[in-house]
Amino acid sequence: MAEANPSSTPRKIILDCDPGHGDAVALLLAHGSERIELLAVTTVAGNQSLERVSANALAVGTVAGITGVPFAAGCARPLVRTMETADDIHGQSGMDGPAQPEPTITLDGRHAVDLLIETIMDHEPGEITLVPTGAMTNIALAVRKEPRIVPRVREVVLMGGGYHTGNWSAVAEFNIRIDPEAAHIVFNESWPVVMVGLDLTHQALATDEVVARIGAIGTLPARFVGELMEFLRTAYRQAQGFDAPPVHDPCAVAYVIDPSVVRTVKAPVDIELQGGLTLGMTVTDFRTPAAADCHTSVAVELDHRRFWDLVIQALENIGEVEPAETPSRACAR
Ligand code: PIR
Ligand code: CA
Repeated sequence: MAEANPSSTPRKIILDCDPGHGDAVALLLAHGSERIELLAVTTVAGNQSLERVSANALAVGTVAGITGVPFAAGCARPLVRTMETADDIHGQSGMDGPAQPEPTITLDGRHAVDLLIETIMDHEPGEITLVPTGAMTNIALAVRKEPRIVPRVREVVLMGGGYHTGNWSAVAEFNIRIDPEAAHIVFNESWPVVMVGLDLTHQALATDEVVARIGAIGTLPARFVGELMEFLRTAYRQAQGFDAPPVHDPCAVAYVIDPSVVRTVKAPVDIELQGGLTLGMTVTDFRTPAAADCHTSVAVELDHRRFWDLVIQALENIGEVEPAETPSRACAR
């Protein structure tokens, strides 16, 4: 399948994540897509502790065969609030399901906030896109430590929030709700922000057909994703009554690869920090057409088929096809 604009240069991104099943797929999509150049991977506490999500990031990087990309651990807790994790969906490890390989890559010695700042300042203005798929703690601190990063970033394409529903409260999504002050900082800087929220990601369902297509690829990374999806399906059925699980985080990466896969609408978004019932709500103003200087937009509609085509294409680009299991090997287990 041909990707959009194959001739143009790949988009340089930094993935700031908390793996996490969806984050793992986001990382594999970024690595496997010819349209993305992955400059760095940074981690933040969220789905699980910083220690666990960082170990998970290294495990996914190992499965993907990523080399030469720095992985750095960042903030171990939100700016203000007490730490919360999403064990009900992701299990004790934060990425339960597949067996994890011994990592062949190690963490960079730098703090994620410093790696973010150094990488952005070392590139030309407009070159780097930030893709946060966890709490926005690292990005917020980077902005406060080095505000000159803001005009240098091309755009922030984040998984978080939602304008019509929440998943951590009636109206707030997890990534925003666990560190609303950090999200407030990120949404109120002048850089372009694309909110890829639950309105969009609840359309990114790993249906039986999708899981079967992934299963047919036959590589280690694809098998890893298949096992992640299997765990996620059971967890989402039990915790939230979904038939097929939504895979949130790769939607943000897919938007960077090919924006035509995700329809967006320009609208002002701000983060509720006062509300008793609405803390962490991404309040979106759909009244009248947005002003010309509106710097935020929200994702509304996903092309499901083409989204999964991108993920499958990326998986096909990485990893060797595994030999079919012989009966004797199967019996030996
Ligand atoms: C997913 C997440 C947290 C809680 C639930 N219930 C489901 C994680 C995912 O990693 C994704 O980035 C975002 N937070 C979705 O809310
Ligand atoms: Ca995440």
